[in-house]
Amino acid sequence: MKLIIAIIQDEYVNKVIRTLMDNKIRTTRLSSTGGFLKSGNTTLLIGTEEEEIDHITELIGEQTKIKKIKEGKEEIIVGGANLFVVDIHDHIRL
Ligand code: 2BA
Repeated sequence: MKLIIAIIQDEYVNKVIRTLMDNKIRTTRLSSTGGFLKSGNTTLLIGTEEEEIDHITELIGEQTKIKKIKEGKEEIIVGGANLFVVDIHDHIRL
């Protein structure tokens, strides 16, 4: 089993969650803040099977976009979604 930790820019999060729900993919939504920009983003925890990872990545990718933004004099590229996939030993539901 895998856990996807998906950091989603707030402007996309409602569409992402709706799409995941429509595809019967369970998520937990946590409010989070980017350490660099110090602006709000949302972290989704998605417990899933390995075979579903590509499908979920695709669904999230369809609803998010990479953007260039001005930060002072610099231009930075902010991902609409940053995904980390980690191994999960077990999911126990009591
Ligand atoms: P933030 O930390 O607010 O970062 C927003 C954007 O600022 C980043 O976009 C990146 O383009 C830039 N940035 C971040 N740290 C930087 C640094 N030390 N020097 C120069 N530019 C920097 P993304 O990389 O797409 O990240 C979007 C959000 O995803 C991040 O918000 C953070 O909340 C999360 N994130 C990204 N990579 C992460 C990682 N390795 N570990 C934990 N969270 C991460």
